[in-house]
Amino acid sequence: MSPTPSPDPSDESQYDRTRLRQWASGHARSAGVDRRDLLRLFAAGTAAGALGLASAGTAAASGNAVAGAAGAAGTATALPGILKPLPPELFTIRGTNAETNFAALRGTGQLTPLDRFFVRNHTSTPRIDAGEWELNVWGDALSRGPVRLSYDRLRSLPAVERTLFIECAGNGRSFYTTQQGQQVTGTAWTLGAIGTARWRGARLSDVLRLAGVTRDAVDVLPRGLDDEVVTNGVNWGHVRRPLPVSKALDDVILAYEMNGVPLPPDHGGPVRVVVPNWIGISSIKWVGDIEVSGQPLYTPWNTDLYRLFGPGQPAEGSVPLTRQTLKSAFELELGATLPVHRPRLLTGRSWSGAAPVHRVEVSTDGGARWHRARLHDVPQRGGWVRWSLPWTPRTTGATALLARATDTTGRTQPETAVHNTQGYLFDAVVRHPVTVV
Ligand SMILES: Nc1nc2c(c(=O)[nH]1)N[C@H]1C(S)=C(S)[C@@H](COP(=O)(O)O)O[C@H]1N2
Ligand SMILES: [Mo]
Repeated sequence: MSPTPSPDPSDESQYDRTRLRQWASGHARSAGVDRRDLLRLFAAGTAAGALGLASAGTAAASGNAVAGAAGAAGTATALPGILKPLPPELFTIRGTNAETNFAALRGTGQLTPLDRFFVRNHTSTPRIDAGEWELNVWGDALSRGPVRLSYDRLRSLPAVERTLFIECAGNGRSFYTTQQGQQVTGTAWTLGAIGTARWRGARLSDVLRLAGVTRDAVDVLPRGLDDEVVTNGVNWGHVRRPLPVSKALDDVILAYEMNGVPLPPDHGGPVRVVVPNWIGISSIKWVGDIEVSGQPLYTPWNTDLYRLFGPGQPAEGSVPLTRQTLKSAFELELGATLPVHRPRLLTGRSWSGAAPVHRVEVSTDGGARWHRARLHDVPQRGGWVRWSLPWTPRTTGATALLARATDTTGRTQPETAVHNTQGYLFDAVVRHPVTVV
């Protein structure tokens, strides 16, 4: 495969005007799209709008059973293709995705309960029977491949268990706009596109060794069994994103359990990839095959998507994104109303893809003064820490609560996140609006 610049295959992020222009004028190759159609679309208005990439309507077309029930509150038309219930107190529906309401984590433990773990689906959740599932490991950098593993075979390999968050690269994206006044494309998450779970599974490295991974291996490409991603007649194929072989052999898990139960369908059951500390797209759900290649591999998910584009970045974008950044969130609704003079325990969570978070400071006056929050978890890489700070509001009116994390590399959340057109890796301190009455 060669690099194939392509329009965004999902609503995770949209195609931008400049690159559509390049594409339409033949600078980049398209995968079966008539150039005239593109020029027509381009002429019709903004690229994203013309391509219909921003809409919430794509899920309905994918034809899987929908059990979204009451969850559609606040969204326009389609229910997402998610199987678990999505009650509005736990989730905010965004297109084919469900964002965890951070307020619903208050009082829960270190692990995100499965009934409130966010779901990010490019299409919709497939139902896959573990008894019929197989993993096909193939490619030109294997000496004993291809290898087919059944679910039972995978479960018979030595098991590992780790507590790890999975966080979408676009988590916090909406704050580029609401807080920094910048335009970005993609799902307008607040901070709830993250969850932490106890994952149990086999080591990807064991499976790769079983298949005789050679010294020539460069990239490892897991591919999902969910529907191919189609937007306006363009088929981007199955969700897939290459991992460098170094990461694949390091700490990646082929997970079949989440919080002590078989992996639920919405989170990739029967088996998903879990890539510690890396952006969520790396952790391919419903994995069906893994290509091990002696050549670098390219898909839309490591070329046009999940790189930084914008001022200060190369035209082809930054290198593909890997590690997650640093964030904090209050377990409180945005815009919550709090009674004056009533003591209250502010609670929240902080996390970093680089290192354990060991300090969290909170400001209740819009950032003038900072107080050290109490940590309720032992800081651990790959997980998050819960924290709290008692606060008694003394004056009425609108104010902002701020939380700022520092990890053990010494990195502290900045005041401003560096803009990129697709709104990835927001790391700035969020000004959480509240009204004291
Ligand atoms: N096969 C497949 N894997 C996938 C996706 C997908 O749509 N299909 N979405 C990715 C993205 S963008 C994220 S953020 C995580 C979300 O995992 P979750 O839905 O279990 O929270 O899964 C990733 N793996
Ligand atoms: Mo994501």
